[in-house]
Amino acid sequence: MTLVRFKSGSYINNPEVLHLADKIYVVGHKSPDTDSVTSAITYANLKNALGMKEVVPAAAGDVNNETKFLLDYFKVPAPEKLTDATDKKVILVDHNEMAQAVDKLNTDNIVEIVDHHKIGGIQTGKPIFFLNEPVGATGGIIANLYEQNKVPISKEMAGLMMSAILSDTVLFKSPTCTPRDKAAVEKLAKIAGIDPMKFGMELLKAKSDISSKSAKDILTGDFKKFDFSGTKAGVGQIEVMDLKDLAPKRGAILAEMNNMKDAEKLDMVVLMLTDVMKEASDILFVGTAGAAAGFEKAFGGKISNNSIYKEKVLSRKKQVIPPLEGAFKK
Ligand SMILES: [Mn+2]
Repeated sequence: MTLVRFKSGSYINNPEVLHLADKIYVVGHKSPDTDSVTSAITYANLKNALGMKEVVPAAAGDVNNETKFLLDYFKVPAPEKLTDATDKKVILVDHNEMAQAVDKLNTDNIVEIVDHHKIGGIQTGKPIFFLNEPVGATGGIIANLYEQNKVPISKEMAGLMMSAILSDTVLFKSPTCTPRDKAAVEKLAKIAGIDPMKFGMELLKAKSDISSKSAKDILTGDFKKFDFSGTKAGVGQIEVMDLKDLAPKRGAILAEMNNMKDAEKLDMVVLMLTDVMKEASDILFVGTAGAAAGFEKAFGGKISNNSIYKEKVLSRKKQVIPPLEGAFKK
């Protein structure tokens, strides 16, 4: 089935919808990952190509090692850092929950959302363009928008969008991956002139290089906050090629998780230690007794040595957040 979402001349290339005088930041979630950063860059590039020169990419924090490797490879500059959205107009990419958005964001200043996550309760004062599709990465959605608007994709932009899909789907292994993601990577890889699986391994290596990372970096590198029916939670994820690499830092990581829980007044802090080769996650937990009961219910096991180990669990979005939400539902 083909859905025609936009006729040419409709929403996304219609400058009258936006206020041309204002700078508009395209920005992903806090603790930005590759999909968040590259979606900001590639969507801003698309808007610029459509004549909206006031649209600029931004990142809601420091870019991670994987993204750095990628931007260096394609010689694309890192976007400016945006950590305070006071009075700023923004287009949100790769998230739609205020808890994950750049600080001091006024929902009235959100002009668009392009995402692939669950709908997380954002409310706006007026109608906005909101495109959310259940695919593996925002990058693939943006690649489609290039096609629909007949904007040619450069080698660099193709490389970034392809990498976003490979990164978010863990080289197609995550259950979030759809046939559309694979088809998009195939197309984009041709434009970028790259062997996607080979390049994807390079991305994974860059992502899982934790040698220079502190326990705090490991916890906060990819960390999102959630509210499960009143239970305040933070859920992070670190992907490595071999869980053994994380073993020496486990004690320090748990200490950081406890610090975070107290400092941020959370009921629980969870960190997925994901082994991308074995396709399994050791899910660390610290939190209140009530939260522990919900966590055990969610994963059908007993917490032992501060964690529950789950085979075949790779995706926070699809395999960790939904069971937690279910377990805490009142
Ligand atoms: Mn994403």
